[in-house]
Amino acid sequence: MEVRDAPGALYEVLRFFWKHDVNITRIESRPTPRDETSFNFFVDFNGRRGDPNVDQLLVALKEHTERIYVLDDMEVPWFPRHVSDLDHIADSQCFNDEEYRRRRDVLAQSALRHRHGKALPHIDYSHAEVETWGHVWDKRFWDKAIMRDLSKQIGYSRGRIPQQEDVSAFLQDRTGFSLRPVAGLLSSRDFLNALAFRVFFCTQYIRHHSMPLYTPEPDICHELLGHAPMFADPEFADFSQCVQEFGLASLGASDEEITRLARVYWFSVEFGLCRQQGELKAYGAGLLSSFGELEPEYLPWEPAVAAKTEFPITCYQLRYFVADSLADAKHKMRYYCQTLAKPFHARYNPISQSIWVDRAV
Ligand code: HBI
Ligand code: FE
Repeated sequence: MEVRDAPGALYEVLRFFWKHDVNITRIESRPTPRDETSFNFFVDFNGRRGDPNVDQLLVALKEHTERIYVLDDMEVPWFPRHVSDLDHIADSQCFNDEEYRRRRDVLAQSALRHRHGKALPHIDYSHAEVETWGHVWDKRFWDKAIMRDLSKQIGYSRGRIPQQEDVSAFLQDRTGFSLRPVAGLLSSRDFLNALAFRVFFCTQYIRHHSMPLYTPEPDICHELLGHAPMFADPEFADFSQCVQEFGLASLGASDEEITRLARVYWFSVEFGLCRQQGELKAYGAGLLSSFGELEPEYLPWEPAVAAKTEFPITCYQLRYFVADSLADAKHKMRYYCQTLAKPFHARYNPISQSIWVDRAV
């Protein structure tokens, strides 16, 4: 609050707190910037609006001060005010939900036990988990034809979370990509390296039900509704090829190159947009869970620019790159992979499922 500077000004203000029996927990006074005739008092107190003492106190203060701001009225999002408030962040809902954490642990353990060539873990999703999936299902944006195939052949529906094993077999048939369970986020290098083998690491747990349309980390909805349809879509078959080339480019790349590749991957496979018959279409899987209300910047798709562009992971994207078409997205990515300075060239042999290395000429 702002008060005229006069002897006893602070005393006057404090008297109202005493009179209305409201407890002050902190007080600070500072001269008002660029105004020598008044003072600002910052007061923290116990109590909430609606409590008659607090309401009467605020009325009295309003009358006896030049200006008063109540932080609660400004609809400022909660923020930690003391280092001990960080306890609330550590206790945030999904970490504090013991049942949810145990579930994640069980799925993480089964992903860790998985070995190449063995059947993928079958998960019995609970009713509550399927409900969360349903919320994301309503946001799906992939082509109707491909979603119909997925529904018919592997039972994708609003009321059922498909099994990774079934999705993997289906994709293998279509574009040669297979899925592999993983306990959580991998490093960019590890994640990209697997793409060289047409292996896509997929989480099996589901986001916390408190925020069905937002997740800062990949979950089963992101993988199966965001990524899998792309690897199943014949229109994207070529693009899948491109994703593998990305993986091949990452093999043995320097840390700096991995950072650049991860950004190009992020702005295409995760958050890419392209034009199709004049309309803006999403093809990035991350867009499923994070179309925000913010007005982002749209830039023309240029992998070399994307490679230098940092991105936020845990909030809405400030920038999107828009390709002229899917073919444009693909060609430029492919070209970008060829510009990396590596002393060798890696090729995948699908028969032996191994990498062949050629010396650069
Ligand atoms: N790890 N499990 C997993 N899933 C991803 O989608 C993923 C990852 N690590 C890094 C990553 N994605 C990308 O955003 C790039 O850094 C390659
Ligand atoms: Fe992803």
